[in-house]
Amino acid sequence: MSNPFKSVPVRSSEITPKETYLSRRDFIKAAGVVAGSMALAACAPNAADMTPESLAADAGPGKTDERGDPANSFEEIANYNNYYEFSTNKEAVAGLAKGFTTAPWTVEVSGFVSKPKTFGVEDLLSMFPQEERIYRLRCVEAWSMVIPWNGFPLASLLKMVEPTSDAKYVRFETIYRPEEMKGQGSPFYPWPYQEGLRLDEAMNDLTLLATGIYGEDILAQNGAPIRLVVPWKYGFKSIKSIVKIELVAEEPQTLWSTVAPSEYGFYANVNPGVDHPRWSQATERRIGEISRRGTLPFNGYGEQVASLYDGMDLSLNY
Ligand SMILES: Nc1nc2c(c(=O)[nH]1)N[C@H]1C(S)=C(S)[C@@H](COP(=O)(O)O)O[C@H]1N2
Ligand SMILES: [Mo]
Repeated sequence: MSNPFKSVPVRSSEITPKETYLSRRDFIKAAGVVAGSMALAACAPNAADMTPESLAADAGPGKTDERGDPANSFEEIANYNNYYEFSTNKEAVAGLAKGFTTAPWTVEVSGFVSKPKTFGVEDLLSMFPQEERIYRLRCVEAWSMVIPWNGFPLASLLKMVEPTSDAKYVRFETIYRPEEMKGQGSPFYPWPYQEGLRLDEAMNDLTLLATGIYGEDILAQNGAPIRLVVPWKYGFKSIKSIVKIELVAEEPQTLWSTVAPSEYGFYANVNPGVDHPRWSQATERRIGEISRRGTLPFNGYGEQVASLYDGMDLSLNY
């Protein structure tokens, strides 16, 4: 999936002015974009498709992360997915997730909190201002993307329910709905997908609950209607389609640490110095780029999060 426009230098600021991203939304709408067909268009642009509008839409308004890395295209983000509830084939997820029921949807927040509550997703959207956060996503499989999320800090929600002093960790659970998610029929995984964070990680301002991408409602394949994004950790921590958030006292079980504890630990901080038992983590393939790039400690977010791990041996707590 090489994007010929990726090499065009872009210089807009991290936060794109509303008019710019509205114009991109209009392009997407005007182009009548459907997830599947767009991928083909992006992979094999043919001369007839190269109208000025399609070029502008494909190049986008030039969103970049704070390091200047260009955001991946909407088509790339929507068509190369890890979502084992649907399929283990990254290119098949988008098609299988089409029509997944995302409304009505509630998120139960419970456990060691003074004010447990079940929220409708629409309540969450109206209670908390939606911010744009352009984050790198580094999969443990050594590929990466830059994704312009819309969402709100998990901390805003946690503060509202008032964790008690017993709350030390946060446990997250994805919906269990095997009728719609055929992958949940697989006996190899302990469904539903579960993940967890230490409370201070969960309260860090980088930790996001995402409900949108490129200003559009998040698509099913990306974890609609609401998913976690923890940009300094391997992608599997960023659990999709959340129905339950529980404040707990002990380090929670996670799907991946249950399946393969020697390969996927609880912390899963991006770390080029600690290889996966079956491959190196020193470099990564940015989707849309040809040569590999070096992987950054904490995926480039060390300034904001390294102090969370003071005194911890991160080669043991992988
Ligand atoms: N419920 C659930 N969440 C999940 C996964 C999954 O299989 N199921 N895959 C994870 C992995 S391995 C990655 S890399 C990211 C991918 O997110 P994306 O498809 O939106 O890029 O989602 C994570 N969240
Ligand atoms: Mo991943």
